[in-house]
Amino acid sequence: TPRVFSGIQPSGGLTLGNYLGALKRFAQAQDAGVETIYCMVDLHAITVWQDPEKLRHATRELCAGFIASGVDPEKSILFNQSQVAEHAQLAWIFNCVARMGWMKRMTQFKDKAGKNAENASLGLFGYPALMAADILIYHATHVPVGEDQKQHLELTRDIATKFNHDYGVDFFPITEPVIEGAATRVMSLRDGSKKMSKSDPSDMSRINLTDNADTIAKKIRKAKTDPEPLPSEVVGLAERPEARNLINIYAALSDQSVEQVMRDVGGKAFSEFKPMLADLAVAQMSPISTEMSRLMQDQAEIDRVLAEGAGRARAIAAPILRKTYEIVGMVGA
Ligand code: AQP
Repeated sequence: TPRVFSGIQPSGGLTLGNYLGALKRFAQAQDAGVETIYCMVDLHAITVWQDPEKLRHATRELCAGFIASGVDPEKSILFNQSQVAEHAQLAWIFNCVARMGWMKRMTQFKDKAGKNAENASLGLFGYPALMAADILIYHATHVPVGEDQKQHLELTRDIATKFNHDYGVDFFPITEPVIEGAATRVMSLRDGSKKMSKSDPSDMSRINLTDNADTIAKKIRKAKTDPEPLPSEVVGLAERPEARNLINIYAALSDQSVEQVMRDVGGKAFSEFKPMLADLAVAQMSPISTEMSRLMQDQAEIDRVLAEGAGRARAIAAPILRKTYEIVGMVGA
């Protein structure tokens, strides 16, 4: 039976990229009636420095973001990673399965470690082994993510395959990445060649889930574009990353294909298209931001949701970890 798992780091505020690439699709998977498990990956967040007070706040705000985006803690399991110790325990086993050479090829490590890789944390290097554990501790079959996580999911498959092969078992499933829709890679509003990211120094490069209507409209109005009007056909977007990005965002927000959107807006000037996009973005995003701030008023309730989710997650993870230990040859109950 299919089981969906995915996670988001509480490493700062959420962006439109996280919403369209992840949260919106998480809610859709849940509403399709599949078993869904969603995690605030706080252990991943600390692979780079996090101020403890900010981490606590970001974790609760992320939980509010999940719920405001339509993830229902009654229907989905919603929790934070550190509270289900089995993630870290399975990650250790996977640290012993994964190879140094595999990790060295990870482009996210290279990007995040930057020039001074010697000074990166060991956790940042081992990040994909923990991510494999997050997924496989539930025997998850499907993982909805943005395009940037594709390489890590391939590594998850490699780890499962090597574990099964080394121990002569058919225990861990070979997980399918689900990278679908028009917005699997939302780009910066200032630079069509860079991913929209919560850690970009320029706040104008992204739409935050906490932005109000005026801010959203202003950021779209000021979004970088080229001087030509929109092309009349999809092929005309090929060499125009900024135009392509805005069209992709429009398509994802309105649940249409890029082709459908181009039929409506092809040939329009940006001065006409941008207000349409701004209206759409405000209409979809501001109820989410209002709901997030409402939920953030009741911290005790958020903590209760997380604790309850962790209990349900543990009930699935614990027997899978026990079985893994048994396969590996650990003595104990
Ligand atoms: N720009 C994006 N377009 C589509 N999907 C995106 N995701 C992130 N950015 C985009 C998807 O959101 C999920 C959670 O991401 P994450 O919190 O684990 O971290 P990230 O991918 O590192 O996100 P950021 O915003 O870029 O954070 P920083 O700036 O801290 O590195 C994933 O499914 C991801 O694909």
